[in-house]
Amino acid sequence: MSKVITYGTFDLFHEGHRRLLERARALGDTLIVGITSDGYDVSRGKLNVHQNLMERVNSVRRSGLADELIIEEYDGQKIVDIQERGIDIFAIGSDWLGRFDYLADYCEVVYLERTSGISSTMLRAEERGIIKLGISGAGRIAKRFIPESKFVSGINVEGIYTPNGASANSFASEYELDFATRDYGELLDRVDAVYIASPHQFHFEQARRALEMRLHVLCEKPLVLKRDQAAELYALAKQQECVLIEGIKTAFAPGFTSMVAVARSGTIGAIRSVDATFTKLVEGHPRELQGHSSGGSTKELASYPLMAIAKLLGIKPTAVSFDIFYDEGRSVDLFSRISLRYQNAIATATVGLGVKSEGDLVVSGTKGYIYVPAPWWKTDYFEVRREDPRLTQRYSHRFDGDGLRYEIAEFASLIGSTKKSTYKLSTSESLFIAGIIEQAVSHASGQLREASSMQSELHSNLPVSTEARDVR
Ligand code: C2G
Repeated sequence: MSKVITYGTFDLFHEGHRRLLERARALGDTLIVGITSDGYDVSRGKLNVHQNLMERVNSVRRSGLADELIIEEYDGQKIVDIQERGIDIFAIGSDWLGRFDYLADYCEVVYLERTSGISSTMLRAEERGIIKLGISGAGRIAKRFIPESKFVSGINVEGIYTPNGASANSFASEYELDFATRDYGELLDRVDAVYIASPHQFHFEQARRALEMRLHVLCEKPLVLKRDQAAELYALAKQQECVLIEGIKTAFAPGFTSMVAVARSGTIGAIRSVDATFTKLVEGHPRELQGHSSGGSTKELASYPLMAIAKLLGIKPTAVSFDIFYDEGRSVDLFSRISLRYQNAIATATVGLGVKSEGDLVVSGTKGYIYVPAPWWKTDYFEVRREDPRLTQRYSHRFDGDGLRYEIAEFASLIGSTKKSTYKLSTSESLFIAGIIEQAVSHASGQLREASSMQSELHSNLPVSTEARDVR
């Protein structure tokens, strides 16, 4: 009685899968098929699987070729399965040739000729076509986007727009894009979706124009600086049946989503406080420190901690207050602490430019706390700690590259789905973040005006704070 095992994702089950299973089954008497869990696929970098685990399990089951189905959840599981189940033969397609030779210590390894001319990737592309994407902006973040997008199937960066023709051209040739343009309208005409990575003050107008043309929009954070503008964009996206995602990358990272799920599952009891810090040292006189509409620590960084607070405590604080420390000369906020009070909890979002602090996240609860070490916004590890240190639980996750691939994958999968919004960062959470940033910015500019009239009396940096006030 010989036992054969094989593994796969089996997304959009096709003829290649069927033939592989038939031949694997013919190698022995029983066939066990391991199907990758959604989380395992994300963790091994397979980001754009179309069907969820249940759908994939059902198609393999319907094929009638598997005697038993198991779920594959982690690297190394194959060795455990083979030993535990007394497997005689491990079979896999020839695209994996050589990669599973290490299993020969445990059983026979057979590579079966792959069926040519058919693949899940092809079917995914056929089903929804390759998404043609254009980028607005040629800065640091736009540059990071292109290599990250290559990890996501079904999406291709076609062209770039910046008002400066020379930098658009050099960007396009460096990244081998089809075109560069100084005309935003031309970019919109030639693509299905845009990634907006221009300075903050252009986001609203550029997103609005794209949505009006029924293009999908992935916009860098902060989406916009006013809550009403954010609401207008989301309403327009809904009306046009388009995807609109605010690119707060942390929200889409597997480690962060898992941390939120653990925190909200009651493991640490009721959540009583969230403290999240994000600071950055900057050199010279970069855009972040310029006092016009794009600069300042709040606009630049507060989206991250506010997102974490929204995910962990919700979007209905009873009061919000601001402590802002700014550089008078540059008229920009350099260090800000936003304090939020909820019915049964409190939270702080601390951000700084030109100030460095520990960039960690602490979620305190009535039975323990979660500690996410710096840089928490690239969550790849966290701990659940309790009174008794022996009870600490450790969680590790992948956070590959710059982490933009996770938000790009979410964007691509929403475009191909009938559902146009995501629980990972909901419209109401994004509106909440825009609303708080708007209040912080107006608070900071009010204080700056006040401070400049007091300039003759005070020569140094001026910390300011206000009493907590009620919010809507
Ligand atoms: N396959 C095939 N012919 C095709 C496409 C796929 O024979 N045209 C085979 C693959 O070689 C593999 C199986 O079908 O043996 C499942 O393929 P995928 O769903 O793409 O699974 P994969 O991501 O390759 O995962 O632990 C998981 C395994 O490593 C395989």
